[in-house]
Amino acid sequence: MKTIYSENHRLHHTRAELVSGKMVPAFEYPRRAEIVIERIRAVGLGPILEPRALGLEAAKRVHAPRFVDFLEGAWDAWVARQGDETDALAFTWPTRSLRDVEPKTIEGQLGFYSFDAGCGITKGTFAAARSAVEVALTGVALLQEGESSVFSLCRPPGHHAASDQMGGYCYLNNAAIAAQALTDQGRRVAILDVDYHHGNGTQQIFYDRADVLFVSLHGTPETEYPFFLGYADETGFGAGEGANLNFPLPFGTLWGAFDEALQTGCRKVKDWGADTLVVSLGLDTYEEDPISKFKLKSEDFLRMGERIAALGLPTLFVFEGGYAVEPLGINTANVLSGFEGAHKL
Ligand code: SP5
Ligand code: ZN
Repeated sequence: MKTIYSENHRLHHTRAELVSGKMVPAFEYPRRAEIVIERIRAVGLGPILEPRALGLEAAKRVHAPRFVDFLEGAWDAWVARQGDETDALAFTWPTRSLRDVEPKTIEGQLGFYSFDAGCGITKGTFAAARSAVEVALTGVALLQEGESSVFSLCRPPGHHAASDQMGGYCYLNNAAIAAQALTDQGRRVAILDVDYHHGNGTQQIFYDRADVLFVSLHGTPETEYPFFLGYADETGFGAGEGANLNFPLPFGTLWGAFDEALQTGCRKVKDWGADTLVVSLGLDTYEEDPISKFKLKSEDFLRMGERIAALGLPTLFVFEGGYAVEPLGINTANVLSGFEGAHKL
């Protein structure tokens, strides 16, 4: 399997995020992607390629153009206003009972275009996010050129980013942008999101559409981030009714229960008639993840890859979360190796 990777992700390194009432060092940082690419190399998964310069036109098919433009200009506007280089971070959000009108200055816009405090903006954030989109879109191009599977090692991750809101370490929704690009080429795409957290951004983007199926397994929003989306009764809206399927699972979930939901999700992908699969590949379901509460073991990720392979579909893996950094390379490569061992097109 080919891997797409760019060192540009290093341009994005936020200092801190808000946890338990304190600003703590960010859980999402450059070493995550580096340890994964090192393991991909060590196991000889396949060639590692640079992304192509594909630009952001495709991103504006799922994101509001003014949101993408805001991301592009946010750092300069922040520095001009602040006069120093602390991370740009919102402190007010247009939540229930407040107005939903775009403010004219950067400190209000940061809140208008985000839903949490897990998405600071640094000098290199936009360049890294744009590069991650190109990593995903290069994967799309390779599928179009006949590859049966590709791993897009995107960083920053994307699945929490909605059409006009960043959040949860995500700025541009790499998997959704890839799924849209594949759809634009006439494919019938299903997105399978196995990250520990609900892919609220991806769900929102496709919620009223019949042409892309979204299936997500995640910690139940009753007790887990992002709290305000990801329930089982969210099945799609209007034309999209029936094209959204959530599996909220309790704290402590082991491979057995996860696998049962995964198999049900895969059956849905098959019954729906997908001809192409995009996997939002988060590894934060791992038992030692510092911010998550499932109990998957490293060898379970091999089984996960095999299950996904059993669908027999052209598959684009898009990297998302996973914060137990030392074993992150092993766990990621296990999914991809398990897939390769069982994948027959
Ligand atoms: C892409 C992705 O996986 N984003 C996850 C964003 C999660 N943000 C919320 C983190 C909550 C951390 N709670 C920590 C408890 C530590 N003891
Ligand atoms: Zn996650």
